[in-house]
Amino acid sequence: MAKLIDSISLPSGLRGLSTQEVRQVVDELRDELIETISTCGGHFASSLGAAEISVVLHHLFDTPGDRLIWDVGHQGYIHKMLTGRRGEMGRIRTKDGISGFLKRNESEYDAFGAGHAGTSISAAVGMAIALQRTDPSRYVVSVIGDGSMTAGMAFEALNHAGALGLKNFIVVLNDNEMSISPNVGALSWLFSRAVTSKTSNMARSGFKNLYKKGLVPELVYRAIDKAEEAAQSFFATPSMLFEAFGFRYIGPVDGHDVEALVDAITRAKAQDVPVLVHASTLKGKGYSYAEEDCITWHAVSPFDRNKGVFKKGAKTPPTYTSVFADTLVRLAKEDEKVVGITAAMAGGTGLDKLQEKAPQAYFDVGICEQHAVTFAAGMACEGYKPVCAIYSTFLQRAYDQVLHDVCIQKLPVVFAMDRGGVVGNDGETHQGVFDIAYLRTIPHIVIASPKDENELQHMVKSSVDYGCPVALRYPRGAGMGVDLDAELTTLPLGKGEVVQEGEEILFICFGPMTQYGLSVAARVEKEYGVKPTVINARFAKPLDEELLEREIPRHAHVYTIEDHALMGGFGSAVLELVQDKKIALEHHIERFGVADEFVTHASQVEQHQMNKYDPESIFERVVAKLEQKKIAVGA
Ligand SMILES: Cc1ncc(C[n+]2csc(CCOP(=O)(O)OP(=O)(O)O)c2C)c(N)n1
Repeated sequence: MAKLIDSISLPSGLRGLSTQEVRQVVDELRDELIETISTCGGHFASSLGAAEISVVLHHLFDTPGDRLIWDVGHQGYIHKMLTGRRGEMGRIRTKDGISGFLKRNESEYDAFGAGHAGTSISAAVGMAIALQRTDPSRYVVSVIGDGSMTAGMAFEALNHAGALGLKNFIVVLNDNEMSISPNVGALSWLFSRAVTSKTSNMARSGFKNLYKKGLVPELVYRAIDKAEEAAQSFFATPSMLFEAFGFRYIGPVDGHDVEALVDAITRAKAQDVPVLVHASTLKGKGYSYAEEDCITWHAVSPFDRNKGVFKKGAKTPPTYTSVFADTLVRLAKEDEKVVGITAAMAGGTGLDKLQEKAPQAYFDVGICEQHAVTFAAGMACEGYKPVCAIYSTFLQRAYDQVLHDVCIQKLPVVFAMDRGGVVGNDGETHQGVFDIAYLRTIPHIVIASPKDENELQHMVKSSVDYGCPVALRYPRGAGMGVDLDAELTTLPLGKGEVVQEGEEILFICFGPMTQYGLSVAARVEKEYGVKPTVINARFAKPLDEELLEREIPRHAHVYTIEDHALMGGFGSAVLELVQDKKIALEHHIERFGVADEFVTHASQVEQHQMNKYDPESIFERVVAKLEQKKIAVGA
């Protein structure tokens, strides 16, 4: 059967549709999204939940002239399908395919790029102010989830917006009561009370009707009505909150009822003050498996649509995340002062294990990385040993808190920076390749990274034992498959290790890149008869000066390898040391790592290749150097 959506290539095609036709478009797109993501994977449950909001907004606003801004962007797949990218969805998040988030350079309909949460209202305020001067008839609409609304920045923006007298400014709060995990904090209670009280309002009007029909005795009706009213006025409501910020509040409206949404947003358009439309939605809507377990279905690998079962990939060793989490659980059980803190990433960081096995040691603070860090600092002041598990990319948010609240006061906070290095399909916004550079200049902090998952477990314990600020970075994905020692030991602070003793060539590796160093070394030895030395540096700060001062001058060719930006990274630290200590070199040191560009979505291995620090590229460059030397010696 022909689909209505086939006749609509761009949002302009939605403008004249009836409510019923809009409903049909939603259903068709939702169905197609389920089909596509079942074959290629991607973010899933959030887009299903935002399907009606996506279509209705493009139906009612003159996009891209009117600006539509999605917070995070992981829920924007239907928006992508509506804005000319339907045919490209099957290659989403793959190399040279479209991005999993929204990007200004991908489409003129992506008014603002994102990937991190809580930015949409700030960007919208900026656009609204600018458009007031250049094109005042334009609307600016931001769509933000209840999880992202917990980010402090969202409130900074509301605070600013409410005082500006903005017109044509609408925030749609897409409230599914979920972040990736259930949303946390007082705000989430407030929102859910509004949604529940909407249900109770409906029950109340039904009750009133029964009374009018004479089916409820007068005395009973009066008593119940009074009690309900008193209970309602006792509690604060979202409308009180947003109206205090200068917004008109509309809602809560059923975010899957097209007619109700059209009505609410049409009313919002007619206001001459900023408006917040509170839409209540179900994450995973329309796919029963995702509705029942939207945490698992937040982002998915390919799956069998009919059975709701994920397709099996190759069996892999345990991930760094899970080894970190198991170790933290163990430490928290042994020492009640050890606690774990997550900023709404319980599953991603593995802290859901801590929540389950040592709940007293577990804290989820919401999408509030800045607060997470200073909260940890506060606990550390009182003798606790907080482990703040925040992805490398999200810790960028809390730079000042790391510097000002933790490091100046030398507080023993451990930053467990998962996804340190390139992260694969999430792409530019999520790369964890800046952390060494942004942390290295801060006095008192230790920066460590393990060569494999066994060393990771020792480093987790060591980091807690050092009693100072420690940033422990480890990559996304599976470990090396090595055995895990039963006993945990504290590694000597600032000491690296020689993992292979050799000559002429030296690889100084940081973290799991040690494996690349070893594999290239093995190939060089096999094909060129030269056995390189390989160092696992373990620490980017403090560097093992003694080891490096001894080993660097012993080798003619010295290379650093890191899964991080070259600028300001581990290799830069080695270069500074060589310069400062006036270490004699036969040849300049060469560095392998990420070039001075944002790394777009692809697999992690492809991203190493794109930046020429995969084993093949390292081998080629090292061998070219050896050949050059041979020619020079021959000459
Ligand atoms: C600063 C930051 N921290 C953490 C994340 C990881 N993250 C991606 S989506 C998400 C949940 C967002 O919840 P919500 O805004 O309610 O959207 P929903 O998925 O429920 O529609 C989180 C925590 C992020 N993108 N940015």
